[in-house]
Amino acid sequence: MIDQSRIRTIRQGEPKAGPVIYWMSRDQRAHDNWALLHAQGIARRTRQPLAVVFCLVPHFLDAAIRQYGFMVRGLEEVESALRRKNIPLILLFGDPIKEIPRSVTTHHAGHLVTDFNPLRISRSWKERIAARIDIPFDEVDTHNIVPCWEASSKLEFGAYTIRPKIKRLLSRFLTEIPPLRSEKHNWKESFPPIDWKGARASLQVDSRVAEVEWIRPGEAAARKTLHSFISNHLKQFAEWRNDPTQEALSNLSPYLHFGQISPQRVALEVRKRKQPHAAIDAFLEEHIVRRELSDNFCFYNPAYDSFEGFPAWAQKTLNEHRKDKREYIYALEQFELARTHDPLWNAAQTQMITTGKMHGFMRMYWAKKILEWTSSPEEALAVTIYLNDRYELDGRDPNGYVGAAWSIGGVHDQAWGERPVFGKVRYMNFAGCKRKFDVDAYIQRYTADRHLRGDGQPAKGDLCHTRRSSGS
Ligand code: FAD
Ligand code: FO1
Repeated sequence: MIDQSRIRTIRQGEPKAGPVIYWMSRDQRAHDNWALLHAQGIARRTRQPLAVVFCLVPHFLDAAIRQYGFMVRGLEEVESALRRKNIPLILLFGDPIKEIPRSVTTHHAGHLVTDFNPLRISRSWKERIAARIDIPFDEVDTHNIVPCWEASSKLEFGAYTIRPKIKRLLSRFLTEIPPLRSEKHNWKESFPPIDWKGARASLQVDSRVAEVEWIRPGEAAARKTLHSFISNHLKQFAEWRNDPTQEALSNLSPYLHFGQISPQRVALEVRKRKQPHAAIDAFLEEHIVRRELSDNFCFYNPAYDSFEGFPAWAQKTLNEHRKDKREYIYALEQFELARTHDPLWNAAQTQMITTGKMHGFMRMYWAKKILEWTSSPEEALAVTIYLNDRYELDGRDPNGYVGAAWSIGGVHDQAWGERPVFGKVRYMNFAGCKRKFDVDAYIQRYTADRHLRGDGQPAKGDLCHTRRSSGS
């Protein structure tokens, strides 16, 4: 049974006889998907066929072939899984504002359902689609374990304010998820299988940011990665998660970003295991509290990716230090090519460019140094978001905008001792890293000269130096 508070009405309307369409966008999976289950529930109650539609947009926030390739290969698997349940996947191309209403009209749909996403672009799509259709349109939060609007009705200050709210609601929402059932209507026969080769060929995204081979996309690979993490790495998570030379992280973020695995499924599986409590608690703090706090920030703060979105104390202190002398100033190109004076920063940048996934601890150091080495916090934020969105597999995500805003603008953090450029925003330095982990080993693993050609692209055949995911 779906908790009705997961569902919000975007557009009310008289129920109309006609197929139910689930417009899949953020949560690209057939299993453990509350939005799909909600659409299936309506289809069954009204005895109407069910279809899933995905609209492939020509551009999405600096994404390149690296991310589109990962996404499209995952969608191919979604099509097969849905086919086994007698549900067609319809692939549309172009602007969702035109294509989704057109699809509603073509199929005489009676009800439209979609998944929740707090980002501006997705909210604008939905508003404009709602104005162009005349059927009921629902949005289902199948990305957060506790639906974003239920966890809190306002912008939270930090983990300490949202944690008790989420914890109070966990027993209600962290429940087993029913399986997707087979549809009786054989509507899928009306739709030919998707020409995925053609779909990939039609992509006009930047091909200079190459696809990576160490991580396999899709629901099956995501589940394998989760189980391998639980069996082999979870026990060390509490102790080693801040050491980028260790393999203690889950590597789930690309799958979570594209919705190829349900966050609720991840939490259920992790909780089932007999691991040290400290490890499970540490993981769920990141996976539930921090991740869902990011959606809260983007949902309730329209300026989530700009200086104006920082808390007042951070804006004030950064303004007071605007004119401070910077010891180094780099242009975007120097950052992009990993050509700073700091071998540790260059190694982190190289890890991101070559593998599409920088270690979580290094992301904080990396973004804070961009603040230190640019002329203004606005420029630092823009450079950070640009690089993050262009190269990370998991970029273009609320977690990314919050990670950048935490590092540069003190979001969800507190004021620290005052110092040049940063003001009271928390500072990080090379010496601090040296105390925490084997900096030289990390630098050696990602030495820029070994990995980047002159144009900043990875050298051929030298793409990956992280652990191969079990799914590969
Ligand atoms: P694990 O440590 O195994 O964590 C499991 C899951 O918990 C992650 O997949 C993620 O969903 C969640 N999580 C972990 N750490 C955080 C965190 N600090 N905030 C919110 N959720 C978290 N995360 C992204 O998903 N996309 C991004 O684009 C992104 N950009 C970042 C940029 C900066 C500057 C910073 C400081 C952080 C960024 N993060 C981003 C957050 C975090 O670094 C990554 O989620 C994490 O490193 C992903 O690797 P993992 O799945 O192996 O992590
Ligand atoms: N969502 C879509 O509905 N259609 C797309 O073509 C699409 C492309 C895309 C490319 C890269 C990427 O990182 C995300 C993309 N998304 C797309 C959206 C994505 O699934 C998420 O909804 C958001 O990024 C939220 O985190």
